[in-house]
Amino acid sequence: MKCKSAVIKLGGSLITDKSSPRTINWDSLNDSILQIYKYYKESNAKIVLVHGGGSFGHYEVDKIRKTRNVIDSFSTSLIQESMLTLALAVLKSSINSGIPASLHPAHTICKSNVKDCNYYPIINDLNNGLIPITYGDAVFDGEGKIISGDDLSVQISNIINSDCLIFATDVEGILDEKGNLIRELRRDQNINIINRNVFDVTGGIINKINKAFNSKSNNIRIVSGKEIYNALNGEDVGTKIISL
Ligand code: IP8
Repeated sequence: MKCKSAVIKLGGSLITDKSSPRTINWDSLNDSILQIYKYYKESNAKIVLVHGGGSFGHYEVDKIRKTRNVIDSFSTSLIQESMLTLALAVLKSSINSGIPASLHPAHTICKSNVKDCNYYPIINDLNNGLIPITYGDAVFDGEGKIISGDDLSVQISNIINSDCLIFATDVEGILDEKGNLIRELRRDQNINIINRNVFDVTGGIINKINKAFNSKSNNIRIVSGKEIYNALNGEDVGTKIISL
């Protein structure tokens, strides 16, 4: 079924070059955004966009954790600055393609975790026809805490009751140990998967799968960035996460 409402998470590995600090993968970012614009124009679906940290947030946190155990207020500020820089690129790409985007940095709406955020500004923009963008971020609550974009995506999908939750990544979906695509994944399934971890401070693919199981969306998928339009259009692409 075509998505009438969707939360789309653009993974940091898709929109940045994870091997190079603070580097945007403009080709991949623009291509992802163009697919979202195309679908939005055709369908008028309600869409919330969330993005990850990639070589911005994850690199910054990794660097800080090498020298200290807790993230202090100044370090929080550094992480926020790096994520805002990436968010502005996502916003620019969206606006250039014609998307009426609005930016909601998580540190301006969240206190300490995704259950403690004021999602009203996002919902309000969504109901008024905009495409709100939020992203994984750092908040300061006595100490610096990382808010993951995956958690935000699941939480928002449940709050707005989106029928689709799409995690777009730089691989075609979840791959088994032989590198073959797993088409469907259930909570009780025992599988060995490939886990790549290039400075991912929020836990990599296994964590992503476990988080995705908490969404109540009917159509939860982990797909290649090249398949965002097809996933929104209801095609059976990538890995379908069966959370029931
Ligand atoms: O890439 C993490 O967001 P994620 C954001 O969605 C930071 O896990 C600041 C590392």
